[in-house]
Amino acid sequence: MSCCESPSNHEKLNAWVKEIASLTEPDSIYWCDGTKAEYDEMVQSLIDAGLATPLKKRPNSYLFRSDPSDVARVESRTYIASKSKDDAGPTNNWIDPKELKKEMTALYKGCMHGRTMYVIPFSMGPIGSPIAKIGVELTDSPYVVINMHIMARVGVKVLEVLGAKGEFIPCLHSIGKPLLSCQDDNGKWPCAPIDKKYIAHFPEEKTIWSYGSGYGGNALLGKKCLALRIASVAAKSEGWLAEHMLILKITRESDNKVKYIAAAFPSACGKTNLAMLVPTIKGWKVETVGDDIAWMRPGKDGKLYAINPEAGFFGVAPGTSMDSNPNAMHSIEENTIFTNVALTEDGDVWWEQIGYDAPGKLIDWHGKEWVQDKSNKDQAPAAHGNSRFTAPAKQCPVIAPEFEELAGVPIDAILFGGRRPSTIPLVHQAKNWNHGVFMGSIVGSEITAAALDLKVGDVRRDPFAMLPFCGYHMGDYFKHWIEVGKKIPEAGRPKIFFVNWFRKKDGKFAWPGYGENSRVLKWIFEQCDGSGKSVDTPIGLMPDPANFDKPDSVSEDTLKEILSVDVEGWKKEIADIKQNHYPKFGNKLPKELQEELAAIEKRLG
Ligand code: O2Y
Ligand code: MN
Repeated sequence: MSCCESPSNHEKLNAWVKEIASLTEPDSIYWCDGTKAEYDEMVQSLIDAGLATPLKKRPNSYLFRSDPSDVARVESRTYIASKSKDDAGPTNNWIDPKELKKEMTALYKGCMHGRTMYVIPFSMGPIGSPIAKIGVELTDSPYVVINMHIMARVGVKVLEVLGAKGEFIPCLHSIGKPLLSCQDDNGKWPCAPIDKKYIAHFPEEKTIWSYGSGYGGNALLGKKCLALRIASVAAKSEGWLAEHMLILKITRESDNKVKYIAAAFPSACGKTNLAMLVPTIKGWKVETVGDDIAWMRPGKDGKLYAINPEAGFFGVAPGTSMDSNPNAMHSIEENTIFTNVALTEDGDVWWEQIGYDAPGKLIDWHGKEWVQDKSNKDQAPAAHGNSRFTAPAKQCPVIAPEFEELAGVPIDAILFGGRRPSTIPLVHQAKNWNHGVFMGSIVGSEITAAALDLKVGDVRRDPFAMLPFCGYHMGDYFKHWIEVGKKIPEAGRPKIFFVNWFRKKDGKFAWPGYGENSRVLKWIFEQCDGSGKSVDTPIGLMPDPANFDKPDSVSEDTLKEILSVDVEGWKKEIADIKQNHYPKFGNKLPKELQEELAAIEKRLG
């Protein structure tokens, strides 16, 4: 592996690579070609450095343990550096771009000493898709390179599409740990201390600078940074939507009719599980197009077309089991990178709620011996709560062939959801597009464990599940959704739904969730198909419990309860939105959303 000469004739790209190399002073520069041989060589160097452990039980799979300070996205160190603070809005960390560049340039100076700077040309979306975007990540982390190989389309083909003049999004990344001569990482995950970590976005320049973290969304810059924060800004000016949404395909096998559904949920609501759902009802099939991000554009035929810009899954390991998500378990049987899970004696991985007890002595995510003690409820977990698998999407047994479709798939329904133990019914449908935008704007999850400044039972709002990922003012974002709706003719406009798998009754979940959610998808399919039956209520259209395909495990009374309008609960909900949620967006809150709020209030009486 050695490729110091640029294989590209793109002058701007070559000049940028040169400029960054003279700032960061790497020992060498390597242009990634995206081949398996390159991946294997890089993995071998990580094994030799004591940073990767090959897993005997899973072919071509490796375990990494990160530094305990580098285990998740760090929102407090994530910045939107737009010229004006108002453009970033009240829900983003804003910083003056000039000030930030000065500060970060000082950190980048010489930060790649003793390391190689890798140049990763990547495509978010199938290469050549009119909806795809090209990025180039410069990084000093071979761990980032191998993860990017899985999560994006990487290599020479991307440079071919880029040509000499194509547009690309520059993404600069350093782990922020230069090496002195004769030093190495000594088998320890390199990163910078928390107060030196920066995940910075410059929306006007469409540029990303990340420093100090080697983990996940902080370092794999195609994902949250490019495909959501920067893409959301591009989408606003270009008239499309960059969303934190899974995409699934559902087929009614009796007539082979298909619907495509995009769905947004805040973190920890089972997005990957829904994307790979195994229906419990006969005659229905679900396939996966994406599990985290959707880019959606109005098409010439009046429909809204979506692609999954990613090529892999960066999924949370704990809780993933053959019961909760068999398709995810099959997706990670080989060619998978595991980060911060536990290692078994026979060279396999283990995590909490994997579906079976720890098989003997483990090595936990800290690298220490760990023996399961079921009598100790306070035992520290063997796998970190945010431990991850990185796996190619094409390994998913139910990946839809349309995953590679350049034009994307026509979206029939858009779902919003959250963890709401009370008030919000199992499913309800928006009366129209703006009512659907209202639904997206009030998404949130109830707080279940006390957080520093939040009360248990309060709702933490996460509009459109985009609060950490929108690169501009959320008030402008709501307005953009309303404008996109106007561009799609009524007949092609996706129908919008709100789902809640997490209603509780007597302290227990009232709905079984997982595969049983196919019953809700079936109703949604039929609503889109025109064959569904619904009742009109003050909050929207709902299934009639008498006609709903109910699982045996749910009593008729419970079904009635979770498919009814809790008028008092909704009045409190409306009051909370009015007093605590909507005022956050000031005069940028679209009047259409105020009107939707007033209309529901009136309908509730
Ligand atoms: O902790 C991280 O760095 C990853 S965050 C993440 C990863 C995959 C999909 N979604 C998310 C998220 O936070 O929404
Ligand atoms: Mn996500």
